[in-house]
Amino acid sequence: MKIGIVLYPTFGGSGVVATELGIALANRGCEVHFITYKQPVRLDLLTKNVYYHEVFVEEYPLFHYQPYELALSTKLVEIAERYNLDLLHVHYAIPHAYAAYMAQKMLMEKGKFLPFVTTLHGTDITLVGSHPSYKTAVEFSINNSDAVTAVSDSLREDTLRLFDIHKDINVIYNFIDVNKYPLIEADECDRSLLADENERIITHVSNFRPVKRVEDVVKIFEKIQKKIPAKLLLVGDGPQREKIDILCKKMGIKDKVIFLGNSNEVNKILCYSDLFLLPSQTESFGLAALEAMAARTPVISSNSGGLPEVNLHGITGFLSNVGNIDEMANNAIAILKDDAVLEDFKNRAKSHSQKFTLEQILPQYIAVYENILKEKIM
Ligand code: GMT
Repeated sequence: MKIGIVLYPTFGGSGVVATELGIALANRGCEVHFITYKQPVRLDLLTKNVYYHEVFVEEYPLFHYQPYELALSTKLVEIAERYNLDLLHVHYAIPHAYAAYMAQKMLMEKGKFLPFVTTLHGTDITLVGSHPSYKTAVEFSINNSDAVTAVSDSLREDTLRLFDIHKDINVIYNFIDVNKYPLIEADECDRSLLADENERIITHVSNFRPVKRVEDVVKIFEKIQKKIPAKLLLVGDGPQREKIDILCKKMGIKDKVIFLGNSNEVNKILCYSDLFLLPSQTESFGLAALEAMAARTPVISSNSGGLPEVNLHGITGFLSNVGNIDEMANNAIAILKDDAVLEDFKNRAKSHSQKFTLEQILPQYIAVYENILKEKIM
């Protein structure tokens, strides 16, 4: 099968899922063409069966906004023809599903039918997609996709509530590649690099956007460290990082907070962690929480969106209403204060993460592809 994958190439979860899915398909013999504006961060170009095609947007002084979707759909047509693609899989509806639809129409004029699958990831529906500036076009491109998937039941429900959808939406959960999370013995993980021997290590990974509520992360940590010696690792970068730095200074905890910036080694960082914090305003799935659990790290999160489908209350961590900092801090302390309790949460987090492995999820995507290709022939 020859598949074009359209994605955001950044550290965000949708790009990570799209990249890892593409690599897994390539490892199983598919020819995979990644099409986006920059090399995806988790993509190693020296992978067999993998191609990367950069979308270049010609700048012109008349344009206040550069017409990315136009350049993308042009590139999709070019690659589909040159490599005789069988289908496109676009991750994140805006503007990828719209560009895929346009490419499909242009190719049809040339006598080629190129079906496309749209995977909805979250903010393309909840925060951004349903905004009046985009809603009509997003709804149109979802309804005109040949197949639609969403990364959680919650996101499927949100899509049906916010848009007028007359297309089946197939829920296919996000996944982890278990090979990236081998069981690391405590003595192999040199925690002394980051914390004193008696300190717990608490981690948060995100794009530092307001939706992630990183201020809550700092406030929860401030309460925890009053009761339990601890360090906070902040991984990622984004518009709120500066503000968070200032907040840490103001709260007098700067020396206990380590900013690690964007990293390609989140799996290794998580091996040092005792607890993961994800108090997001909204989260369609929470891939970062799943990655933490795969690295034996329990999760304290909000109960918004798809998080209850990933983090099990009282089993792999705890869920609280958005903004309930006191409850999140108390639950964190309950997990961290006792070695045996912490060990139980770690084991259960790891065990639950095994329900979301690549081996279980990949066949579900392949079935979607086979289905639309079958319809194409009929
Ligand atoms: O966070 C975003 O703005 C976009 C997106 C991304 O690229 O990271 O995140 C969404 O997709 C992830 C992968 O499916 C999910 O794990 C995240 O929960 C989801 N983010 C939100 O819903 C806020």
